[in-house]
Order: sequence, then C-alpha cells, then structure tokens
Amino acid sequence: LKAVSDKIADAMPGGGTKREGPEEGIPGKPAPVSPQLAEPVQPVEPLPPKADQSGPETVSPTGQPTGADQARMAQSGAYLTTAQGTRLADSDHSLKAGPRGPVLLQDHHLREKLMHFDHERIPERVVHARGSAAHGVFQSYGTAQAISKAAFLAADVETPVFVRFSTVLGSRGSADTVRDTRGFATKFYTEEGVFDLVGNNIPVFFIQDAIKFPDVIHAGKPHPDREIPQAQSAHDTFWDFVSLHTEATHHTLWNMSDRGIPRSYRMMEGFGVHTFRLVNAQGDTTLVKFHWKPKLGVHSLVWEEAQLINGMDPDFHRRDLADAIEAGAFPQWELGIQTFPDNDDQMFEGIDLLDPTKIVPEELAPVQAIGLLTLNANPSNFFAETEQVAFHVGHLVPGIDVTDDPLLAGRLFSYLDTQITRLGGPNFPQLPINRTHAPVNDMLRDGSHQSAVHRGVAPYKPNSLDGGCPFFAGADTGAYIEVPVEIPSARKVREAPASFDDHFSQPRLFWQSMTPVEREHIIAAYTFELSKVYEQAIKERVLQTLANIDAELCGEVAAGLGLQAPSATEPPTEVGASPSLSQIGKSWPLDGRTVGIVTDATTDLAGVAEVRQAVLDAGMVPLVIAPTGGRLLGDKDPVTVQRTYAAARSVEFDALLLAGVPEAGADAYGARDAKAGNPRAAVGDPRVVALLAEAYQHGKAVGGWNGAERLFEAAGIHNGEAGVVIATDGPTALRQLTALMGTHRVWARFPAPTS
Ligand code: HDE
Repeated sequence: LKAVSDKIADAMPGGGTKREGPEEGIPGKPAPVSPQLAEPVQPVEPLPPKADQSGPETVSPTGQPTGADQARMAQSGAYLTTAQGTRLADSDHSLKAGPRGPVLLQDHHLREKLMHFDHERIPERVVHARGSAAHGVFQSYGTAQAISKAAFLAADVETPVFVRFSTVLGSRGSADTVRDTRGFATKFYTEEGVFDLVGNNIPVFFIQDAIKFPDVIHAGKPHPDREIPQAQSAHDTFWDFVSLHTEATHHTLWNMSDRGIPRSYRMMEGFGVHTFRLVNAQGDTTLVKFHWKPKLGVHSLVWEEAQLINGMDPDFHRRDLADAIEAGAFPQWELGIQTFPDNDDQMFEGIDLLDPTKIVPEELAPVQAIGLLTLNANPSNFFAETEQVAFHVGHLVPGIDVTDDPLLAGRLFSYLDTQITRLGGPNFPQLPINRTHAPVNDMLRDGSHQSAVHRGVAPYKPNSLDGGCPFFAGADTGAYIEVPVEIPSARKVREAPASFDDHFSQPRLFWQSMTPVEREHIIAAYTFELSKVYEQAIKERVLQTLANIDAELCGEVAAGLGLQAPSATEPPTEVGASPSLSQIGKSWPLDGRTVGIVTDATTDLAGVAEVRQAVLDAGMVPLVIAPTGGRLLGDKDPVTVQRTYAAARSVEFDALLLAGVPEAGADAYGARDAKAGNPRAAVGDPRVVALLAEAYQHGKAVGGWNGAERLFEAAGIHNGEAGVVIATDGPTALRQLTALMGTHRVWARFPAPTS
C-alpha cells in the first residue's frame, strides 16, 4: 500500500513529493534538478532481447512475458531498429536534399514510422468501449462438480483468468464514474478451452430480445446530430426509448439506484444475467444463474461525488483497480450459482427463467459459492491485452450450455461478428490475450493477420492424407454436445410469450427492497436525469412508468420536476421485498480504503506519523494533506506530503482525519493568515474547512484530535453528531473512525423521502 500512496502522490499535480523532497524538508524550497533527467546516450550491453523478438516460447499464452524482468525491459534492446531489424543512426530528422531542402521519398524509415503510426488505432467497441482489466486466478471449490462436468469446476482446480470491467455507453476516453451499467467479463483459460462469462453489474437487461439491441444502444448513445452528451443517459433519446418500451423499466430503475455509480470495480457484484444450463457427467441438467460476490461488499459513490470525480480524475476506477493490485491488495469475488430444476416450462416460483428482465430473489434461491476469483496482476500493455481481448458468450466448455433466452441467442451471433470489424479479421483468437491454454487443432485457415504456419496438406475431414488427423473427441469429452432438450412442435412467429408482458412487478420488488436512503437516491437520480430532458411528453411518459412502480416514487419525482403525478395504469401486484438487494446494513472489510490526514507544520506531527503507519498497517492508503508539497519535519521521521490543500478534494478519500494541535490556542492550519488580512482564515485555512464540509455532505466519517474541533465548527459540523469523531490523540481518533468506515458511509446523514 505504500506503493499506492507514493504512486498517487506522483499522479497529482503539485502534490507529488516522493522522488525529490525539498532540501532539508523545508516546504516550498525547490528540490535540486536530478542529473538523470537527460536521455542516456551510451548503449549498455549485453542486454536481453525484447520478449517479442526472441520467439513465442518467451511469451505465455496470455501474452505475459515469462521472464520476471522482461516486462520492464520492453524498450531496452541496445539499438533502435526498423521493423525489419536494421539499426538506425537517427530518428529525429527526415532524409532531405540539404538541411533546408525537400524531403526525399526514398526515406524508408520516415515512411515506415509514419505508416505504422497512422494505423495505431483500431475501432473502439461499439458498446463497452471504456474498460480496465486485470489478470488473476479462479480457484474452484468443487461444489458445482455434482451438476457440471466442466473440468475447471472440479475441487481445487486453479484456472488463469483475465477480467475486463467497463462502462457501456461512453467512448474509450470517457470518464469512469458516469451513471451507467458496468460490464464484468471474465475469460477462464481452462484446460478444456476458453470459457467466457460475459456479465454486467446489474442482473437484468433493458430488452428481452436481441433484435432490440441496436435500438436501445442508438437511444443511449450521444445524439447523432451533435454527438452529445457523452457517456450519459440524461438525455431525450434514452428516456424516449425506455418510456415507450416498458420492459426496460426494471434495468432503468437499477441504473437510477446506487448500482449505477459504483465506488470501485472492486466493490461491484457481477451477474451472468441469462439462465444457463449445467450438465453433469451423467447428462443430468440444472438451470443456473451466475453471480459474482465481492469480498469487499457492494458500495457506491454519491451522485455529487461521481460528478466531481469525472472532472478531477476521470480514470478513478481504472486507477483504483491498478493501484490496489500493484499494492498487493488483490480484489476477490466468490463465484456463486442459483440453481433451478430444468423443468419443461423453465419457470421457477412463477418467474420466467428465460426472461432477462427478471431476477430470482436470493431469498427464494440462495446463491451457492462455487469458487474464488483473485485478481493479482495488472496488464503489461493496455492495447495488447485490455483492448484486444475478445469475449464471447459462445465460448463454452463441456458442462456449461446455453438456454433459449432470446437475448442470449442474439449475443451468440453478435460477439463473433463484431470482432471482424474491431480486430480486423477472423484470426483474433490467435492474439496472445485471446489464445486458449488448451491445444488447438482447428481446420480454420488463412485470413487477415494469420500468424500460424500450419503444416500438413489436408485441413479437412475426413482425410486420409494427414493420417485422418485430427480425430474427434468422444461424446463425453466434446464441447457443444447440445443437451437434447425437447422442443414442442411450434409455428414460426415473431412473438414473445405472455410471461414476458409483466414489466412492473419486479421493479416494484426492487423499490420495496430499498432502504429509505437508497430510495432517496433513486428519486434524486430520476429527477436529475429527467430535468435534462427537453420534451415534456417524454417526462410525462416516464412518470407514467414510475406510477406503475410506486406512487411515492412517482409523486416525489413529479414534484421535483414541477409536474402532476399520474395514477397507475396497471393494478399493483403484491410482491414483498428482497432484503438482499439493498447495499446497506452490513459492515465490510476496509482493504484499500483511502484515509486523508490533514495537517500543517504546526500540528502534532508525531501523531500524524503514528496515524499514517496505523492506516498502512490496517491495509488502507494514508494520504497526507498539507498547505504545500514536500516534507514536514516532526520529532520523529519527517512526514511526506501527498496532497496540497489546493489539490485535495474530499472525493478522493473515504474518510478524513484532522491532526491535533499540540498547544492549546496555537494558530494551526493557517489561522495566523487571518492576522495577515485573510479574515476567512480566522479558525484555519478555508480550503480545509471546505474539505471537511464536502466530506461530511457525502456521508463520510470525519474526525480529528485535540484542538481540531474548531475547524469542524467552522465547517458547521458539531462534535457528537453521527460519524464525527473528536478524540484526545491520533490513534484513538483513527480507531473510532475506522469503526465507522466499515458501513461505507454514515447513512444517518442522508435525508429520507418525505412520507
Ligand atoms: Fe454485450 N456486446 N450485447 N451484453 N457485452 C458487446 O462485444 C450484445 C449484453 C457485455 O469487455 C460487444 O466484443 C448484444 C448483455 C459486456 O470486451 C457486442 C446484446 C450483457 C461486454 C455486444 C448484448 C452484455 C459486451 C461489443 C443483446 C450482460 C464487454 C464489443 C442481445 C449479460 C466485453 C464486443 C468486453 C460487449 C453485443 C447484451 C455484456 C457488440 C447484441 C445482456 C460485459 O458484440
């Protein structure tokens, strides 16, 4: 975690002091210029060859260099060369007829360098373009062995994985903390071939049939005329579609809940959404829904925080994931399944298992853990791995099969198809990140970017010329041996079953399962989004869908918009509540949480050093915030500053702690500036007061020790309020603060809806 706090320090403008602390630790005095700033000119030999120039055996099947130091050596070959390996003496000047003369066409190096650069970009994903990924392992518990013959689900099998998280609507360079669904796609490199679980952090989808996918995405993406807004659902076309197409109501409600703005990828659930069919060695089948359960719990930002972060650190989720892994705080999820009998009607307790707009409440079908996912390595190259990874719901292994969910059927086509455009041809499975760890003996040949040199003369079956090779697997080990499910005789129709017509009972279940705070957030989200919609008719239609969910929800949103609340058009069915849908009510581990320690040279620096160490020892990240960068000298070790008052905003911290003042009545926190004519600083620097007030407003635990309370008072925060800690010394304050942080926020601070 020290690595994280140093790294974060590096990333901050003005706040990074890790490399060159000011001389003698005096804040403000510039550090000497390092002699290492100039580019080295002498090659140092011998150097190892670049990993990708020394043959495929030095690169693991997932594209990872096998030698421990190779990753760091990527640019370290002794001489700069062309793509053909010829050494170059100059790469700064084109070949010219005289220093002021025309550039000569014969300059191959110039043409090659520009040609390659001109083609560096590939099309971004049509959806889920913005993403971040990590390598890891999946450790199977063996608990699914009785119902699936998949080898990677047998007891104690460890399978390498690559996981990519994403937003859906935004472009590749869009911000992380927008309100959106998040993708959660996992590639398992099993010994029987690749299995991809391509899920989301929301367990239902907007549509029930894949044929509507282009419609919902065209509606959610920026308007085609001005290409705005970017990565937002708060605009007319999105709300136009979802209000006309009421099967989207359930997914939309989840988006408007706190699930739409996760605190971290590490703190999200994942869902396979569709029902899948598991098959065991005896051919018995079980229907299942897949769930990922984060060990750190499910937590969200508050909306104002999310918006601020979009500007302050648009890479917030990407940075959080990479930093946590680099620091060794490896995020973990348990994979779980809900199981259902494979009945002819594929219904469970009246819920249609083929309808992807429905969940099965965990209270009806508990999630049973079947293995543990640990993400333990960051990608070495974003483009090669995160950008080029190609997931596909049709990448299945023996023991896992699909069902007739019509949404899933369309996905089985779409994911193969899209890669042809995105990755430039049919050979994308040969890219290192996509390569299976199982032996490949396909008869797929040629095509763009073919990198295999196939031998033999008979890429067809049956053949005798290649000795009949390769041979078929037995029915018990082969993939894609579809379960012989009965299909009742039917007429071809363009219709959905009647059970797909219920669009409101499950949104009502979700609403009724929320705590008052969560409901308040949902109301605020709908009000915010709809106030950005121009067409009155669209707002009124959305209110109509809300009336069919709950009168209070509809009434509050209507009041916020200044509109009449309509009455329900569908009689409400009694659905009860599913408490497991709420994010609130439990206490969770604090690994990787960020504690801001506010201080200045006049505060109790020994206490700051002690608290900082205690935060690290607890597996969290301490960031010291002071008026200027550099180091503050105390009696003990100097305290390194990671954030200046000017650069720190509360959104970066999960909790704030204000260092105490050693002498009663001392002018700490810049209060002496008041005497120099800044009356706003009478009790301390106004930026510290603002920092505290903002953290408090976002429901964060705040605390301080010995003399810090006057800044709290200045921020309108009173000792004794929920989530406010004032102690006599730093360690005690930190202990009380961390006890509060387990619940993620101080929920008592949020207002509940009026009724
Ligand atoms: Fe996707 N989806 N999707 N989707 N999806 C893609 O595939 C599609 C759906 C999901 O990190 C695309 O390789 C259709 C549901 C994730 O690389 C594309 C339909 C769920 C990712 C595609 C759906 C998802 C994608 C774009 C309706 C949750 C990112 C690039 C039938 C269970 C994977 C690509 C990554 C990506 C099509 C619906 C999850 C175009 C046609 C439901 C996590 O093929």
